[in-house]
Amino acid sequence: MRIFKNFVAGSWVEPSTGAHFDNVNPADTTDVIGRFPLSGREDVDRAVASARQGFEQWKRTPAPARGDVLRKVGDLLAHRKEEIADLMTREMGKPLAETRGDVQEGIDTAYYAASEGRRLFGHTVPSELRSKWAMSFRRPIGVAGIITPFNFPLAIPTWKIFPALLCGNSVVFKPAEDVPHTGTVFVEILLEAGLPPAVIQLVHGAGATVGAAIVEHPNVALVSFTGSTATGGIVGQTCGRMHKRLSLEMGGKNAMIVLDDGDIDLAIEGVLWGAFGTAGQRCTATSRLILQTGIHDDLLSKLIDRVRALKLGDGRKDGTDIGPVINDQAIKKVERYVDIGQAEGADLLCGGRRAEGKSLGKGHFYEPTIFARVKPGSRLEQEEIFGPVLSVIRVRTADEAFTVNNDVKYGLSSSLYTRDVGTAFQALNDLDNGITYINAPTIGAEAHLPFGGVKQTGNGHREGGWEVYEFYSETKVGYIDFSGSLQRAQIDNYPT
Ligand code: UN1
Repeated sequence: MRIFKNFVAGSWVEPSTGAHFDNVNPADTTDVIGRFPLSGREDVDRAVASARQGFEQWKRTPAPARGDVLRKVGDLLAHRKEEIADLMTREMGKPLAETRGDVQEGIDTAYYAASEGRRLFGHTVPSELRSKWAMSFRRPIGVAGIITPFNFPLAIPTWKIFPALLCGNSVVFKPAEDVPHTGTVFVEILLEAGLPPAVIQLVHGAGATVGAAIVEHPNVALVSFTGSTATGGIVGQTCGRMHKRLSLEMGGKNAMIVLDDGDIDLAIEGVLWGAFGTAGQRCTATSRLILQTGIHDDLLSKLIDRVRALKLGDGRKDGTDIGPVINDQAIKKVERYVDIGQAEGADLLCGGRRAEGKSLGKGHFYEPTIFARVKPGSRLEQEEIFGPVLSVIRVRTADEAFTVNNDVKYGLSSSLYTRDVGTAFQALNDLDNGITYINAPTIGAEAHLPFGGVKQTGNGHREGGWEVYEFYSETKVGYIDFSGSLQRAQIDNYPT
């Protein structure tokens, strides 16, 4: 059995606790990938102390040179794409076609970050006074604590770690307990690309110990967390109390709306991918399908036929459409919501049970599930499930569809199928989400655009694109007075 280590203070080390946990393949729980450190607070303390030193060195490295390292990281990821996709599927289950996409998102993010090293624009603006210049520019902040989920084991760490590094910060990284292998390989690649070792620290373990220790550490200046809204609330309380910069990316209850004038066949392709891609375990997953009365029955009957034909299985085997969910807790959560849906009187149209069969019995497989006649306001319709469960809601008008879309506490992504350009623009204005797709499903955000949601999905920050560089740097303003005399500010000289 391979025993993996943390990467702390420039070397691969055992955890101070001496404790480990097994990382298993969710498609076959007899397949143990390795044993990973169940670290403690002491490991985080050592990591942060080293990252402080790394920061002193890295912040002085010119941003274009920092970008060069990230370009090399992108090259290495591209070179090892197939191998990383395979190990990622083995540890978290989604099919190879999806894990290849996950690696590609990391590669795209690397090249974007590399080029940002030659931008990181500030502003130069006219001063109010003569012989004086005024400008703003960006400074690195310090040690960044990065806590990431299992569903995009490479892409999400790259969304956070690349801009953090490009801006000159050092990083303490804790990947989700379900995907420590991808996290390990990612750190190996950062080092191979030439990142100074003290700039990246990897501490494996549980959220409640390692995650909490990172968030609570006084020398961690900023935190970026993707995960549940409940945990995000706890992280937020600590960061608020300690005045830390915090980016949160949390739950979703994303809806696809199909109006009577929409392209039904296109919408069916979209919802199959949006609801059951990654077994429904994307923050952006389509978990509600809002159908206008005229197309409701037709779309639903065609959709059910297509869903029944989806092939569950090992994501490393050809022909698999849907892999397992991540672990037993995830299965239990789905089961709880299927019970809730039935108790609330929704119609279970397909799925609704664990998948049976020789090979499926070894893993955490759940049949793709559709409920119809789901009532707006019911728990099934309101709460995030993070599994292959789709709730269908019937509405009479576009306005009613928009209201149902908006009447949840989350606001990450939404989607509208219509052929009416006016309704499409109305949706962009009126749907309360960080992202709205027209004639495409709720998943599939592009790496170079800002990603994030409104309401309880986030706390106002965005990942990806140009905006994320503001989160990972602090704006500073410089005034240069070359008049040779004391010029008081304009407010002190203003003619009455
Ligand atoms: C997530 O599920 O947290 O837009 C990220 C998408 C992907 C990223 C999802 N590019 O579906």
